[in-house]
Amino acid sequence: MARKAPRDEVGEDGLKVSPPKEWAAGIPGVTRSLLAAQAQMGAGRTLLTLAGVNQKEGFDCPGCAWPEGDHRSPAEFCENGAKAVAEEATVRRVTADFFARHSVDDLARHTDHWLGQQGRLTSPMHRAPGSDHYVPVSWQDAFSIVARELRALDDPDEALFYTSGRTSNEAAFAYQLLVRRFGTNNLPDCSNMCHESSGSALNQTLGIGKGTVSLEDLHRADLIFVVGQNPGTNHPRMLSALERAKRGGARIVAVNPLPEAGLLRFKNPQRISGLVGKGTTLADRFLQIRLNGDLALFKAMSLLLLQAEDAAPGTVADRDFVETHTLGFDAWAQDLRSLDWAEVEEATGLDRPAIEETVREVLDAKSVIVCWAMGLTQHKNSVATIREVVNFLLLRGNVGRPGAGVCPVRGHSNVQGDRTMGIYERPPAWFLDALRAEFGFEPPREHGFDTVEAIRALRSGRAKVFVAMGGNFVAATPDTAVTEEAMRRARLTVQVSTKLNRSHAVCGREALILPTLGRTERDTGPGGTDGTGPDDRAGRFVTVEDSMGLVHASRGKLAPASGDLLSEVEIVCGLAAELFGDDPHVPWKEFAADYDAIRDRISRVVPGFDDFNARVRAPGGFALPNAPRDERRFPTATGKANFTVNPLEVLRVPPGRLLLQTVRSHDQYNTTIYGMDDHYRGVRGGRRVVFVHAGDLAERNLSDGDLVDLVSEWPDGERRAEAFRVIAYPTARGCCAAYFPETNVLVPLDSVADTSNTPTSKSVVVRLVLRADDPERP
Ligand SMILES: Nc1nc2c(c(=O)[nH]1)N[C@H]1C(S)=C(S)[C@@H](COP(=O)(O)OP(=O)(O)OC[C@H]3O[C@@H](n4cnc5c(=O)[nH]c(N)nc54)[C@H](O)[C@@H]3O)O[C@H]1N2
Ligand SMILES: Nc1nc2c(c(=O)[nH]1)N[C@H]1C(S)=C(S)[C@@H](COP(=O)(O)OP(=O)(O)OC[C@H]3O[C@@H](n4cnc5c(=O)[nH]c(N)nc54)[C@H](O)[C@@H]3O)O[C@H]1N2
Ligand SMILES: [Mo]
Repeated sequence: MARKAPRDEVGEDGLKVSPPKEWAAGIPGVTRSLLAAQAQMGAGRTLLTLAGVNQKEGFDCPGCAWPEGDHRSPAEFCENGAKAVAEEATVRRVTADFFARHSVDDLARHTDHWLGQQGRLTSPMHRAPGSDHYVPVSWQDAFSIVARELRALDDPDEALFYTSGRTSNEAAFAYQLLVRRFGTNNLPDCSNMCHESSGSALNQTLGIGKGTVSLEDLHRADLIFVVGQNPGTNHPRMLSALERAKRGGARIVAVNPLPEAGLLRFKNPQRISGLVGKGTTLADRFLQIRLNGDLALFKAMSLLLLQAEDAAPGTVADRDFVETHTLGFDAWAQDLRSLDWAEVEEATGLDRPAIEETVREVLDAKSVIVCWAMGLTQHKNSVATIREVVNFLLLRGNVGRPGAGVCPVRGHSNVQGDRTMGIYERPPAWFLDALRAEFGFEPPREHGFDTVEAIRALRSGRAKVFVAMGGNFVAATPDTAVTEEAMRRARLTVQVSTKLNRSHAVCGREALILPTLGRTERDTGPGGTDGTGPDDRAGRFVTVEDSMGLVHASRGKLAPASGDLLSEVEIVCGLAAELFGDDPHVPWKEFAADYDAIRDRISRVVPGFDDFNARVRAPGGFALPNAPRDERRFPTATGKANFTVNPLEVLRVPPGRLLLQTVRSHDQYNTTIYGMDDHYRGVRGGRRVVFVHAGDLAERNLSDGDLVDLVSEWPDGERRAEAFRVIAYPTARGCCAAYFPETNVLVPLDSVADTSNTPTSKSVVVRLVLRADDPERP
């Protein structure tokens, strides 16, 4: 299953490598962001656009889900937020002409980078069955085609409805309503590849699938763990919060196989003092852990805490909290006492004194927060690992009080809100009951397919129609060769998108591209107004929920990329009106014309949204209720917070092999590639690189600069990603790293996390095979 490098990559590889940086952001970050923005938008549009990011009257930054906080600076964006905005607000356009010049196969031969660089999609396009080109189609005809194919299915479960995490609350609610009204729960989403493991673990143990801290908590914590996360690149605004916590006396422990720049030192570009000098040292302690070692680390830290409690009873554990609010402590403690230190050291690559010193910091801290992202969620044992994080916090009562708690840091800007709105293949019964009570139809009860199951269903022919509300399914999912073949079997694929991407090129026999408004654009609705008075001229707003459960409005300011775009809500409702005709249950046309009408329904279906329309109009929006945080109440199946026992199974890599993690570079947003640089890691001009420890290279007779193939091994066969340059890099021993999506071809479809079914994108067993045909080798 080899994958040749697409043709744009040939010649783009003017690779230059320098030592990794030790600090993040500061002036170079801001300058780079303005340059990036200007290249896409020109100077005037750049200023207008960036001035609107994350302001109370502006639009929510599409970059990430980090909250904005009360005291917004005039420039409440970061380098990478600016790039995300520029990508959307670009003045480049993909027109019907473009599709006449490029066949579908031709598009498939280009890279994600090239496709994204072509600009914004401008009008609906249709690929007739088996045709080699997309041609223009009217919106009405496009809706008829989708409705026809959906009606032709033998069973609603033969259709799949994917969602990426940028979709607004209103669009997400309308979309899941359409899907359930049609009769299926097949609602896979990007969460399945992202924080699903967090949701699974937290729901079971704390009774809520989200974090339990606010920005305020972070500012006042004594000790913050940042585990499996690269905030300097992926959540730059989080660095300001960490800096503020440090000024309040907090200590920070970074746990990561890579010495990520943003974790070490930070120059705050929004403060004068940050522009000069060395900036703030963020991490007081850096635990350079092996990939997949975190379960062992958290067990070991908890064991040391238990032993300290044995030595001085009543001083370490929060016995009151444990007795009143939790279950399962004894079984957990008993299991922990049999922990084998040799296994801990093997799994973590850390020595016992390093773990003991860290635990001394924990003992000194009244309030502890653990933050994490993909470094914890994309492993086979991810759910167990996160449950172990919860155990560690519960022991000392570090949940549900100020400055303490769990903080899964979300990715896409509204991925959390989409789930709150019902984008979920396994909806709870109460949600379906509420839909039935509100709309008077019987929603399907059987669980639907998640992302991995959706790919299997396409592969087997069980699913025939695939609809995507945003995202880039074929590039973001694992096992690229398998997924692409599966997608090409679909009868019809439909992509609601802002930008061209691989999922438009690798599509079903018949395919539609439906272009939509982005966050930055004015949504004026039918007739150019929304008819509700003061909001008229400004255009309509939608709402989003950030990583900490704050719901607020987002209103675009720029003129739309084309006169032929519809909003996501209008697309959903237009399709529904065609599919259901005069629907006695849902007033689709009213929904499309008036988002307040959707919000009224949300307020009656989704808990915490009472009086939604009024409260969301207050500056800054409102916070959703969070039982563990607000009341120390844990709405789990047992009614208590649950300690859980999670066996330690050391992931042993066969001799000669390495464990590969697939990560983001500084110049990408998931499958959208902004450029060829990874600034903080010292890489310029190329993406086909693999970071390996010098000691591991020496053991394999390889050297820095060698050209290798990456070969992953799985019981069903080998997978190969060709032609990667080796970079000797200070990562943990036995581990290596390379960029996604180029390496998704290596992640086996069936290699998934227990319970959450998330692909194991951070632990892939690979071997490096030296290539004989290296042009740069004598
Ligand atoms: N600019 C930009 N911003 C983004 C995105 C983007 O692509 N670009 N993507 C958005 C999305 S959807 C998401 S989900 C987030 C992702 O945000 P991150 O999770 O920060 O993204 P990754 O690049 O996957 O980085 C994973 C980090 O975990 C570490 N890691 C990997 N495996 C392990 C492990 O086993 N243990 C430990 N302790 N650490 C490990 C890696 O070294 C790396 O630092 O960012 C969001 N924000
Ligand atoms: N190997 C590996 N694979 C991974 C990961 C990894 O770390 N390693 N990370 C996983 C994670 S965390 C995630 S979240 C997924 C991401 O998976 P996706 O969310 O499916 O992928 P994106 O690249 O974010 O999607 C980009 C596309 O979204 C469209 N888009 C952008 N804005 C809008 C909008 O406002 N509306 C609409 N309708 N469309 C819009 C554009 O057309 C753009 O091309 O990838 C996962 N895949
Ligand atoms: Mo994500």
